[in-house]
Amino acid sequence: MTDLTPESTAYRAALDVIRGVEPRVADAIGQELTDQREMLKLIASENYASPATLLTMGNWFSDKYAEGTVGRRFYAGCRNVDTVESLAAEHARELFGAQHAYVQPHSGIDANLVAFWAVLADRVEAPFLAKTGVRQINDLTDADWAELRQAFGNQRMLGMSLDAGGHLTHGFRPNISGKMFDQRSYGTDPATGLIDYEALRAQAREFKPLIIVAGYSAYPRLVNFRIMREIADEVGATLMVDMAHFAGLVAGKVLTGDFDPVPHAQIVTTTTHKSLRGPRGGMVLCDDSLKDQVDRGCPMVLGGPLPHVMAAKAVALAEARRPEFRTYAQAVVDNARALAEGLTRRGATLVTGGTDNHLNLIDVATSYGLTGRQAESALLDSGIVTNRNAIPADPNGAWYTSGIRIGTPALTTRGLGTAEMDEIAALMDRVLAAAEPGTTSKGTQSKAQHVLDAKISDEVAHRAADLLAGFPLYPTVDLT
Ligand code: DSN
Repeated sequence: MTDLTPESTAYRAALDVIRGVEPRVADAIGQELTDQREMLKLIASENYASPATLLTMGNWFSDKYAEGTVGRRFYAGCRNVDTVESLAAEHARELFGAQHAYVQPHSGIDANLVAFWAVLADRVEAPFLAKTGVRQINDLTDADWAELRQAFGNQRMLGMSLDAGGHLTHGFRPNISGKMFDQRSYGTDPATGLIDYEALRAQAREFKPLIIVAGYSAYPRLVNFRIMREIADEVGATLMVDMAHFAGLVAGKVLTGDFDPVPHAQIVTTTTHKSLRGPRGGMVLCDDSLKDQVDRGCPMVLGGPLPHVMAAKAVALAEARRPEFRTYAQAVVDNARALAEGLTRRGATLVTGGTDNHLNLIDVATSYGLTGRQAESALLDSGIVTNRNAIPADPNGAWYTSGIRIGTPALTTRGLGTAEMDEIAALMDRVLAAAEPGTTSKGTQSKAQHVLDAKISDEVAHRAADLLAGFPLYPTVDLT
């Protein structure tokens, strides 16, 4: 009998326990590992957390309520939660050079809500309380409270538009951010696809927002946060940066100087599970001026903190402080560039012509005559997991789209390098060039259906599986 690794022993035991209660869940967990091992994962917002991070989430910390902050809880018995929350915050402050870190948000959307309300509390509520001469909102008269609520609803926010690569929480109307704020969007220069800082400055001067939000989920270039702060200061706005997508590149010191948001923005939000490679969750970093407001995130907009996830954030952030994480972050960018070069050389059109970060946006309508939805399905048939994404001024809208977004954080964790990226570019090009739009039941051209010769999808899926076989996922985990 071969010796089992500690990870294999731990996961086999855990699955046996789960199987004793609901075998279908145990089976789904096992199948998910198989699927993730076999698929070529190019979703820009996904990664593979370490076994240590994953194991930290499966324990009795999950059972504890801990509303409040370290040392100031609404529940007794939180000393161990205090330990892990303090550790996660300390690692975050050290890693990013932040004055303050709040590690309770459950997701990126939650982190952004905490940030929005911290700024509203600081810049709208606090001056209103000072003006009315009361210490807290519960002491306001009904008339003053009504006036303050009106004031909250009249604030302006300027964020990047969804089709330019911004995120739905940056003021998109179907999201709460678009309903809370009088919102306008900045886009990108139609000729270059890049942020035009002078156009943004003019828009900010005219609109005078309370908050300018920088950051993106589908912009393949760098953002100059020094200039963004300069613009914010000029119009009296608070600069908030959502670095969810590129936090790993900041942690790994690939994005430094003008491109590191932490020294420039008053408040920075992130998820912890994308390029940062931690557990699913969110986090807020800020300077000391917003610390007290940020720490009120729970119970203002968050439910009770998830201590098991905060513990896993501490583990993942400790990993990100190791020197090898810098090597990883640089490799993520090198791989994204290699993928861009491989695709461009084969004739694909990339939004902005390439990448400076972890992602690329392929204009599949121009390059291959497909919608994003058709391209996404054709690639999935061939063992390549991506997601469709709008491109600037997208003629196919946000559902069908004309783009495919691809990112390298996950495959880089698996160990693939620039040579493999060229091979992946060849596989993608083979599928996208062979796929064609399907027809609807009425005989018109469909935006959803595609046609792809099964011989081609099978051949590509086999080549993808062969490629991945050389880079085993979770090699220390054997469930057989
Ligand atoms: N869902 C994330 C992404 O894919 O970019 C952002 O919320």
